[in-house]
Amino acid sequence: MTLKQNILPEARRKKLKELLQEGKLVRVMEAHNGLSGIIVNNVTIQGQKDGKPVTLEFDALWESSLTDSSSKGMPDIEIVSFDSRLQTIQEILSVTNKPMIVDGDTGGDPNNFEYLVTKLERLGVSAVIIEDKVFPKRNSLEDGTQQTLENRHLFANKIRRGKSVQATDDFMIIARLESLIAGKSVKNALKRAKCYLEGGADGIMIHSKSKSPDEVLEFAASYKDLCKELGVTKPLVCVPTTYNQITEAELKTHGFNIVIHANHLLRSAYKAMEETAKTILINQRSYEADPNCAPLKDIFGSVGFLDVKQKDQEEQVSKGPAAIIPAAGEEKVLKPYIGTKPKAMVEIGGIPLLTRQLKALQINKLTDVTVIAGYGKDQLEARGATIIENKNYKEGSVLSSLYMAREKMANGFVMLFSDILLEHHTISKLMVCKEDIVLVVDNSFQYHKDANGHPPKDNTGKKVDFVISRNKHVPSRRRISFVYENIISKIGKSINPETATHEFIGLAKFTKTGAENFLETYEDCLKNYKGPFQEAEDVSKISFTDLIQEMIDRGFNINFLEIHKGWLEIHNREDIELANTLFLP
Ligand code: SPV
Ligand code: MG
Repeated sequence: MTLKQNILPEARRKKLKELLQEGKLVRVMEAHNGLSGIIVNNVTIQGQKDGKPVTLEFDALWESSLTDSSSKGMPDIEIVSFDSRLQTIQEILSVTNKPMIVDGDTGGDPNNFEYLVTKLERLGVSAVIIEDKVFPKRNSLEDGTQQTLENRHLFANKIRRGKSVQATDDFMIIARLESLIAGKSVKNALKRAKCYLEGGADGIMIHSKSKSPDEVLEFAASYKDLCKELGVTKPLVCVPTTYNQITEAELKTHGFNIVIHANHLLRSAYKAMEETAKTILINQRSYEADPNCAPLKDIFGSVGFLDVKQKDQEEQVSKGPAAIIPAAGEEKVLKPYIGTKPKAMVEIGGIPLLTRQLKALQINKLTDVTVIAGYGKDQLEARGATIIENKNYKEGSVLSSLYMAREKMANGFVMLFSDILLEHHTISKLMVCKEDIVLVVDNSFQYHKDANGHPPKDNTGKKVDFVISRNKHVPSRRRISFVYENIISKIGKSINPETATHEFIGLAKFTKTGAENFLETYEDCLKNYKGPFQEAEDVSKISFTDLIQEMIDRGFNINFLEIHKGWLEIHNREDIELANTLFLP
């Protein structure tokens, strides 16, 4: 169902009368479930009328007893209960917006019929057609079937009862004449028509199973005179299933106002389904049946699935991708200072580091945040974020923690190490990058030189994630650095600091494709390799930067966004003190 067809019962119910008032022939097509209803409602072709191009379509839906019963595998003998018919009717109404005429069979006894009329009218059905046969009727089209006509006065009374309970003028009750089906004459049909019109019928349907239209045309000619005699103008309906060489235009010329194509979608679907089933049996595979099958995309489009997909995508874009913060690792250096708290809970200016990170992500519309907890899990507070526990945080690395949130990566994600204090603008700059994998790297690290011109050593043993840019790095005062041309050729802790161009700050973004490649590479490494891998002593312990290096080696482009300061890694007591001077409580 697509929501484009949504319509209220009041707006739909009156549409049939409006079409009849326009004076054109109302073209009606059978539907037996939601999907066939969608086809009837939506199918159009470009045709010609009076030499001019026109769009041709069906004007209304016929909810047929024959096709509703048959699609349930049942004979058309009023054996499918009206509650079940009402379910099909509702199913079709909920996915269409054109007027519906319901085949009411005999309508049951007058009490049954009154309830039927109120239910259909309330649903927004425009008309019900009931046939003047005795309950339970037999379908009209099979030769040799016994057809028992109802007493015409009893039937007229049933119509009168139905009309008496209608709540609006929009709803129509049309009387169906089965005289010709039961082998009676046109005269018999006319006598009955008169009786039913006098009983208040809003129109007449003349039915026939003859291959020739002659008898219905004869009836139509006399019907005009009958209406004149009664001083009424009431629409005339036909169902040209057997006499189907006559065109709609010819039927209109003979005085018909509504033409119903009563069973053709079900019959054509039946044939196609049987053919497809046989083709698969013959070939023992479905390849040969493909030409018989509609592409799934067509069906997805019709039932609104493509609309849902597009909305999901738009929502995803407006929500931003997921953000993942691996915060499971045990803190050793800061233990004397922060006790058993996880590092993410270190307070900077009185506010936990993680709270500051969540705020910076939220400012950037990254509200779907997952934090991977491990060490000190019970002391971790991440309001608004999902917490996933990594019970094996001692064995793996940041990467294995990150991998625990793999389901969040499906539409791309942002990864942020839990010990980074950063400006929210840095995330904003990253969010506009289009490349599949972008790592944020700092170029200020090269200015950190000791008295001898060497990069300073960290006396706590913390190793820096160094980066070497593929392009020669030219430090200069005025320069524009484009992310699309910034490509990492090497990343890792064992890179000679003298040759490194940047330092990875622990913030990265992956598109959907980037995330897929990232996960595929990781899973391949775990499955197919053993022992030392990149800088790790064992493949089971590879770090985030090891995997990035592996992807580079496999030919993936890893881009970088270059920043100059504006972040701080909280690694030791001096870092906290420095941060506290920047963010006063
Ligand atoms: C139906 O479509 O169910 C009808 C028309 O009543 S016919 O099958 O021709 O009787
Ligand atoms: Mg029927």
